[in-house]
Amino acid sequence: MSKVIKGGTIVTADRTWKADVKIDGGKIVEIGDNLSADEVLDATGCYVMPGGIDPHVHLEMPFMGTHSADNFESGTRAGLSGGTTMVVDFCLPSPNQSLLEALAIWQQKSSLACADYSYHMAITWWSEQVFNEMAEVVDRGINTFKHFMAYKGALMVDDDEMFASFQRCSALGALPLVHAENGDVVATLQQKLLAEGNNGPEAHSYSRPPEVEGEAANRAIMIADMANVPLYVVHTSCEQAHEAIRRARQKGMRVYGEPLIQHLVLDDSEYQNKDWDHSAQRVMSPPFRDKTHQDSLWAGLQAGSLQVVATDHCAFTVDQKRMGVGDFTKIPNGTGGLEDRMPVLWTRGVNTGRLTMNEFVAVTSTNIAKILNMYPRKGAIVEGADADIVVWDPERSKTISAKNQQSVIEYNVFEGIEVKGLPRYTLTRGKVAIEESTVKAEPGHGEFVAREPYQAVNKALSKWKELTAPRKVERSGIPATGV
Ligand code: DUC
Ligand code: ZN
Ligand code: ZN
Ligand code: ZN
Repeated sequence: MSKVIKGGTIVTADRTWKADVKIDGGKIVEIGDNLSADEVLDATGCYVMPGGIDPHVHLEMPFMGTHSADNFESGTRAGLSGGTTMVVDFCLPSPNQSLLEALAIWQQKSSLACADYSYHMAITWWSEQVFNEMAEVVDRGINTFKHFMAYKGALMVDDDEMFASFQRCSALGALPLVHAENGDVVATLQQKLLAEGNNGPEAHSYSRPPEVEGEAANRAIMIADMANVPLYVVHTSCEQAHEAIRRARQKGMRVYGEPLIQHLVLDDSEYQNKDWDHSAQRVMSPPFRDKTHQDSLWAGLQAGSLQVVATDHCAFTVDQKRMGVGDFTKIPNGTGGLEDRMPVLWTRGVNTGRLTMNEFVAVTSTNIAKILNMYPRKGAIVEGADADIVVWDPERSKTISAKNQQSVIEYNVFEGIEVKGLPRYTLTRGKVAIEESTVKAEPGHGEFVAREPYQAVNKALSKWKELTAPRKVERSGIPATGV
């Protein structure tokens, strides 16, 4: 049965125009005036935009002694409710586990997804087996590999492992991602704070100052350049990391930065709340920062030095957070945001004049579709694209509250924030999943989106390969040894 979205204004990353959109077989089949179809969706007064893509979520992830609370069903349902039609989750092998074995577990979990999804593969350990399996992972449509520079003793990789993995990415046409925080310094600061009796959630933010992120971002950027590969820095939260990205881009490196909606609008005063639960519920890594850093992130989105807004959606219940009573290092790290990313960014970005509507589409959908090599199947309103579409009503408003959210947790870090701009309809491959506040999302509808490797185009700035290429110096006088 064909559908037409009628009477709206199409907004893409590069233009805005009035036209109808016809959908058939899950794809956009025609864009034009006065189109007709079996079913009409009224978009009068609305913007018709590519559905959001959240490239950074952790659904049902084993982490810090527990599992993140939203699974692929509640997570993707939350996304759809807020206009996000695709998520990219992190497949996380435990150290010594085969990447392919972990992938099989993730495939099982994602069979519940209500919207399309893809994975990044995490490199949590290094061996010849991992080296070999990376090729198979790319063959299976996963062209991105994540590296944790923090979580010492658990997920963290050392520089030698990161350098080896980045070179492997370069050879395979894959893009490395980094969680940029200096895990050694964090671990030292955590122990110092605990020893001094600072065991509350505020100490979480003291243990992860912006410098640990700036140092790690810069280190990863330099290593990526030496490995001749582009780099994507996840959850860029501070000026120091942004500065490293800006500088690298200015020099001609392909480095991307991803602020989270949480870091753009919530600040570190949340950790000073008298209520332990309130502060612990906001514990994530990197932690919320002060206003100076927020201004830097907004400026980066406006100037193009930062390209993508994500959530790092990793939700934990009140009880899970309480695992860290008496020791902040045991509070599971993570906050939710899948349902709120687009309405909050629209309200604080577009409604305030910080972002144009086209920039909004770019940072919530199109840029990441291009970076992850799935454009224009995703992130575009063009004939032939998947009909992942949000019909956005700029006049619909609500106050964000955990009382009516899709996430299974009991609280919401954006609680009480008024948003103006919400989906009238969200369509996933042509199916209406959300119609105003009615949720019609179906578990199992979501499909895996395979992504091809990239053409290896990066040209390293570093001359280390030439400079250290074997050019043995022939010497005449060699001192005798062992005398
Ligand atoms: N940070 C979080 O807050 N949660 C999940 C993983 C991460 O890096
Ligand atoms: Zn488990
Ligand atoms: Zn991270
Ligand atoms: Zn994450």
